[in-house]
Amino acid sequence: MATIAATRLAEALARIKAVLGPKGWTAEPAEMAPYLADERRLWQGRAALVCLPASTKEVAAIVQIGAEARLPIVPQGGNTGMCGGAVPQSPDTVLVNLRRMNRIRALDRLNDAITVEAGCVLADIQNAAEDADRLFPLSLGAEGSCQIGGNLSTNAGGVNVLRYGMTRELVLGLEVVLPDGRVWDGLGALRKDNTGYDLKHLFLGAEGTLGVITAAVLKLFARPRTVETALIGIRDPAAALELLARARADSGDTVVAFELVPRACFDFVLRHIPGAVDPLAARHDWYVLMEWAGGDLGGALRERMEASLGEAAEAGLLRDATIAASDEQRNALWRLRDSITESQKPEGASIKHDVAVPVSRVPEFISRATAAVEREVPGVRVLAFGHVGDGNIHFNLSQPAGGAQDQAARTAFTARTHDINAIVHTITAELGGSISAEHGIGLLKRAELPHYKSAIGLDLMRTLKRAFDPHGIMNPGKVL
Ligand code: FAD
Ligand code: S2G
Ligand code: ZN
Repeated sequence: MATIAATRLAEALARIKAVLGPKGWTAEPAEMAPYLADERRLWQGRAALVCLPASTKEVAAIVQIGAEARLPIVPQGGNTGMCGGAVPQSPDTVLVNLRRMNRIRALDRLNDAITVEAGCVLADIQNAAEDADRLFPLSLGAEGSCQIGGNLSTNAGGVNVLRYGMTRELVLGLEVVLPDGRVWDGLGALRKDNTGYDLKHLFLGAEGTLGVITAAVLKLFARPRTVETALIGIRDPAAALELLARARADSGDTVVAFELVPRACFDFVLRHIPGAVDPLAARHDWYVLMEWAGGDLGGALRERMEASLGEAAEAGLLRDATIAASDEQRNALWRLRDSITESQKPEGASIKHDVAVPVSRVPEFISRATAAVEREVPGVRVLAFGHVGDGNIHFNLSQPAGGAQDQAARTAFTARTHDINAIVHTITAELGGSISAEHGIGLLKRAELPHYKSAIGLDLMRTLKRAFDPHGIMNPGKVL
């Protein structure tokens, strides 16, 4: 005799399928598989149905039916998240992937705003802005597959934060399907609207736990006429901070990206990424990838960069540098940086951290955390790279060399995750930092969060969660 729950589930799924039509869902295991495997392959997802709605109305119907049956609902975008936030965990889950909702609804050049659906791939939004001679500045290594809905929901960072801010600073309005199925149309395109609580900010960074984002109004910016990009060989992270201060002063504050990369990252990239070449003659312990962008200064920006780097060399702050002479060279430099995540995979198991500390404390964080993990796991390979201009370091560890194909070695290394996290996050907290700078909490850091978030902060978050999602159906088990 089918249980009541099984009957309720079957009825709800049948109603959802009827709303979506045959193109709007799959329950075929082979078709579902890619939606159930997370970017890092740390979890195995399970779901009753993968929904691919084509409109906000369809999303609202899915949530309404799901809510009545008390089914878990997990929103998903490009599935490039690093914390398992889009992993459906129970077999009765309704997974809602927004990829079919990928229309750009409007672009208003003179209001510098673009209205997009949540399933738009980030790169497509960047291109639509460029076609209108504008810039949408959110940029990260996964931009070719992550969706703006996921970027909004994780409050993604990326490489241009130090000039344009996190995703939440790029949003004017949101459309959200709430856990009871109602649609909140908050798609305002105003830069000023002081009429009570700024509700959109509750959903930005909520990782799908308060509702399904279905559309957004995003800010656009003037498209820079001049972009100069340099790869710089330096002594250590402290030199990077001195360079950043000089760059800001010498560039007329037009620094848009300032990434720190240790040599170990480039060794991985040069080993595993076809076509990757080292643009500098000698090896250096550390590198900075720096980008300035500004108005049409007729070549003056490049001259300023050359002069600034020359003075830094005389001050002993850098050992070598190359400034891209073409878009092709510039793209090659960025490919080196953006390939780090991919190149870490063939090197074996990894234990990753996405921390932020005050910018001035970055060198101390890196040296203390490196010494601590090397004591804990002799031979561990430390890749401390990332958005140093924001104080955000991806302190990613690869298992000791040689064990990538050895399952026992991989398992033994992964088994150290909890201890290593505690060591690295304790140092982070001692330096006044955060255990999640840009990737969010998801499943990965849920257990740790209470150690680092105040009891009152957690209580406020739980109060919000209960108010918006009293039955706990929206992305259960994530964040809280
Ligand atoms: P998903 O992984 O599908 O989902 C992420 C979270 O958002 C989940 O909790 C999910 O439930 C929720 N969600 C997704 N869509 C919606 C929606 N429509 N409504 C409500 N909730 C939703 N991240 C950075 O911040 N900065 C980086 O520099 C960066 N670099 C990366 C480089 C690489 C190579 C890779 C693989 C990842 C990188 N990431 C980075 C991580 C990841 O790309 C971001 O977190 C991104 O914002 C996730 O978008 P997504 O569409 O893939 O979301
Ligand atoms: C980046 C990617 C994720 C990682 O490249 O900036 O956010 O830690 C990271 O590999
Ligand atoms: Zn990052």
